[in-house]
Amino acid sequence: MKLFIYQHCPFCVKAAMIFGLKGVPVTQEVLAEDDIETPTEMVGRKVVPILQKDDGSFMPESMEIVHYVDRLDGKPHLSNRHNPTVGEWLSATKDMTAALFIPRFTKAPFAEIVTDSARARYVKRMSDWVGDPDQLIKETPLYLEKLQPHLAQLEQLIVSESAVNGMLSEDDIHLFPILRSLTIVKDLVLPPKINAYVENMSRQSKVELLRHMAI
Ligand SMILES: N[C@@H](CCC(=O)N[C@@H](CS)C(=O)NCC(=O)O)C(=O)O
Repeated sequence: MKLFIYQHCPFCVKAAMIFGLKGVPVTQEVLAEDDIETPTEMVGRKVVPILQKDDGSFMPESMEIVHYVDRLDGKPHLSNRHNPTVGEWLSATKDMTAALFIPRFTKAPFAEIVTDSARARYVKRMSDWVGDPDQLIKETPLYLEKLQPHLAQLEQLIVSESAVNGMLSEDDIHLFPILRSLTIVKDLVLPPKINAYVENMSRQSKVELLRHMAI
């Protein structure tokens, strides 16, 4: 199978995670941010992730890909454990986490924005969403301060470093990509329990963190 992704994209991380967690082989291909034609030909719109299955057909939607791959061998890895507080935490912190990692994404050496035209398109798309990246980077201390109490709350939610609810579940598929995105924020020191979870999930899912390009 082949997974079409952007390296920065949290939705793509969800899809990539399930392959790593299950040890299912997959080829990853990074599409360019300004390549509209390729994804549109595959699924009718510009979006990633897209999975090309073994039969050649295409599947968009990260969680559909997760469920498809998890159930392929009839032995799903993801349990039904669910803690609604994890989703509530993600909703409550959405704006402050995006304000921290999105401006840095616009400046990072991701393969999908390596050309001037791809980066310009991405910067425009992200600026329309979160505001001026340079201004947001200047405001880093403010967002870090806002995030602190939420990180303290998240530490209490993490049951085990190998799964937020003690056993792997969809909550991990939603939580890890956002924490992985935050590893691009140089000045963010994750509390020990969250850090251990992030490191462990990266190892388990074989999804690289972003510390090597932290800004
Ligand atoms: N519901 C989709 C959302 C995927 C999504 O929003 N992907 C973004 C990248 S992070 C995208 O493809 N954006 C393309 C664009 O707007 O140009 C999923 O879960 O897979």
